[in-house]
Amino acid sequence: MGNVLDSPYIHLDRPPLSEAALSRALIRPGSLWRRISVVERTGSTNADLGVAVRQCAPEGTVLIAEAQFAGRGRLGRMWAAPSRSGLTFSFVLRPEVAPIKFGWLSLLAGLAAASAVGRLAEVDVRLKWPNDLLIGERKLAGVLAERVDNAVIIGIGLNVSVRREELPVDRATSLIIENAACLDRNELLQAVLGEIERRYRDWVACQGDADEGGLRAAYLASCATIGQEIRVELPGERLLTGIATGVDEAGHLLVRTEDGRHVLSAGEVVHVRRR
Ligand code: BT5
Repeated sequence: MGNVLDSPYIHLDRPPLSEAALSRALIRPGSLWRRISVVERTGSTNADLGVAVRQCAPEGTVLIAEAQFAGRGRLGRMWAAPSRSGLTFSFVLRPEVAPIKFGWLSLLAGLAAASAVGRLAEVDVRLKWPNDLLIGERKLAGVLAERVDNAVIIGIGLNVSVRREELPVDRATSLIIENAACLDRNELLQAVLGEIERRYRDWVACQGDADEGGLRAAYLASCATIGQEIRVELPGERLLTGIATGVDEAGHLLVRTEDGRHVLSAGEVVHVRRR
């Protein structure tokens, strides 16, 4: 993996993102998105926005990196992708909603990204609770939500033109591998941020109530985990096996096991696997 990802060469078939075009398309008076920055390379866009939030970065600040050398996943895991081969970006939200509802934000972002990419790229993207976007059984994208002070930083990594031999893990895929109808990262990012804005506004307007605005119903309709027999790995090598029955009002996964009902938050789940 190291050689490919560390290569200083940028493929000519991987054109750059345009900060100007994205800003023109997405920043309007009254829009959620306020400042959109594209940097060539950084450690982690989530980490950078963590610093920016402590310096009072406003809601709607977006940071996109053409390459990350320390991309973060959940629980200390990593996100790795060659330069310009996908979308790696983060944004700041400061929802005026009860913090108990914040668990919905990563689900909302995943749902919005899945539907925008599905529509534009004409691929069938399903969600795996809490934060994976899958095509079939393979991971196309991941979402990382982190709370910093009163803000939530959401980061998304999405594979666009990553070739099979460049993927860091076997059970992964990219839009090019799936013969997607659109590989234009500017268009994809614009569609994803547009859809996130729409869903987020509805959710805030309902004070984070996932039912009133139809968020829970839409999420459940796109979520491949619900109804499945699953094995959940919890910290300390604990295992839970049961059936995923739904998602509660805080965005937690409901699992029915032989000894009753369990409610799992994204923060405590190491892996969810199909049995
Ligand atoms: C995630 O974590 O899937 C969340 C990934 C979020 C990445 C974005 S990129 C922009 C922003 N800035 C950051 O620093 N992070 C966010 P998790 O569920 O823990 O999955 C991580 C696992 O996905 C790794 O352990 C690998 O197995 C796998 N993985 C890593 N890179 C991948 C890739 N390019 N495609 C598919 N799977 C990958």
